[in-house]
Amino acid sequence: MWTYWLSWPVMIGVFGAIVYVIFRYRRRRDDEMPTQSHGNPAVEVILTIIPVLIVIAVAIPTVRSIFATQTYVEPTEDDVEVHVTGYQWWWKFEYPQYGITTANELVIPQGKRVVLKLNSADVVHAFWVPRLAGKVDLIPNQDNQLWFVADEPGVYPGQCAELCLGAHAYMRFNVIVEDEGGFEEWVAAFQEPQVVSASTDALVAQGRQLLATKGCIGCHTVDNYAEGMSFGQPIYPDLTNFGLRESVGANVLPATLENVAAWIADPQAVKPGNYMPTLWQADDPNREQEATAIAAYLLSLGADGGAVAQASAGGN
Ligand code: HEC
Ligand SMILES: [Cu+2]
Repeated sequence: MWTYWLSWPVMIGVFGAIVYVIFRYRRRRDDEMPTQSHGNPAVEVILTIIPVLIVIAVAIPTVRSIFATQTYVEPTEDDVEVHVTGYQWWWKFEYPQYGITTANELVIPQGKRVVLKLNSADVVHAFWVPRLAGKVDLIPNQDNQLWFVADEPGVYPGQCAELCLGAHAYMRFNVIVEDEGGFEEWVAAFQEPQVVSASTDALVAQGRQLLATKGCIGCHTVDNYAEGMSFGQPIYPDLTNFGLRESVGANVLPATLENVAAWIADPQAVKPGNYMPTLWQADDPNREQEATAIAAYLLSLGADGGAVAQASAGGN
């Protein structure tokens, strides 16, 4: 508002001077030549000093507001702390307080301060959830911060807001705001060690085996896969408790059995340009069936001990 009110005298002064000069010094007669002059130190000094004063008057409150609004907060026990890392073209969310690592879905409680530490593993990305907070860049080797409080439970779509090549437009995510109890349930479900080793469902059991033989666990971490069988690397989406997720491929599709199978069988068809390879030959007759089995297994990881995946697998 200070800048706004300051602009009024500037505008009145400038427009007033223009109108005055147009009328006062307009051409009156064809043969008249105005007095010729060159240089006027007094006018030049005044016209230099006035803008300098204006810039100072605007800059001082601006810089003070920037410092006041950009302060880093130290997350406390009452806050939910999340480390966000941007990758081409997905998001890693780590919860140091709960020992949880997940991808593309940020689950948070309603009414609590959420303090995000933002970083990038490759190029510059930007974290943007329009309905919750402003944009903040994720920059390699720099910790940026963003904190906010979500008042209403719901699903809030987010999008990378910095052109990061290839599949940038598909670098999406969801913020899922749960009420306090719902968040605690999610944390508990995530932390529960659910090693689905001997599933009674044939499709799930087949998928579990294929996860190793197809080489998925060479890239992806699946904590509840099996003791000592987690070879995944942190630079790929963590698929632990994938059955708790609502979307696949950085929120490109809802995580139904069909969609997850389609992603696994041919990720490039679902999200062109992403860095996951297809692990089947194009003409492999088993491709669809095997991808469906793996999808059924992944969706069985998490809440309800796999009831969801088994139910949908049964109808297939
Ligand atoms: C070379 C490493 C690599 C291998 C091998 C690999 N993936 Fe991926 N996977 C990726 C990358 C990279 C992404 C993220 C793609 C994106 O969204 O941009 C991904 C994404 C996914 C996702 C979506 C994750 C999410 O958060 O939505 C699923 C599910 C998945 N992979 C399953 C599999 C399965 C099953 C296999 C084995 C058939 C497999 N992957 C093999 C690298 C790999
Ligand atoms: Cu991005």
